[in-house]
Amino acid sequence: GHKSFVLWFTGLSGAGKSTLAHRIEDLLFERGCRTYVFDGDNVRHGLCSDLGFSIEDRRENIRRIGEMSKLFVDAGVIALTAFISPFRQDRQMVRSLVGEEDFIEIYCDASVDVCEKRDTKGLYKKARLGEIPDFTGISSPYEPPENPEIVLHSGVDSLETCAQTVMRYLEDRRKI
Ligand code: GGZ
Repeated sequence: GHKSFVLWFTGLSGAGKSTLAHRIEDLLFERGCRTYVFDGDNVRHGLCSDLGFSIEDRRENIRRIGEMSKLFVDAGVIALTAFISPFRQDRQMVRSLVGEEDFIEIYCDASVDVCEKRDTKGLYKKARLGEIPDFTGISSPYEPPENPEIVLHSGVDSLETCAQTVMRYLEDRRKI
């Protein structure tokens, strides 16, 4: 069997975290890896449906996802998590929980400018109009990682280029 670990994607709404996580999941599956992608669709509607977007709720959201991804690693599954996870302290907490060795932080570095121009779900427009309060990058902070294992320029590079960067990282370190 393969090793298990967490691929922790962080970045703004619209930076491509979820799309990337699913593409990398496909590539890992082709190599016989067991994986699971956590994102807003399967977590914020279920396990964390009681949480909103205040600072406290976001922190609790990340804490639960961190605990959950640790359980998946214990079970031998590669966990891919796609959440904004805006606070350094919380990501650090998950890193300590999962263990340095098994925590791979992937910064999806796309600027507010690029994400706002794409605005695939129209959320930035609503945030600018004040219809969504505490919107990350507009009216709520995002703290970029200082020492992420991987930086993806997901605002400029293609999905395939970004996915290959992650796969090469894992191969080079004999993770897969
Ligand atoms: C940021 C929000 C907000 C606010 C709803 N701020 O592009 P999306 O829609 O699909 O991804 C965003 C998602 C962010 O949830 P996370 O669980 O990743 O956030 S955190 O890690 O900070 O807990 C966006 C939508 O939810 N969304 N309101 N105010 N994003």
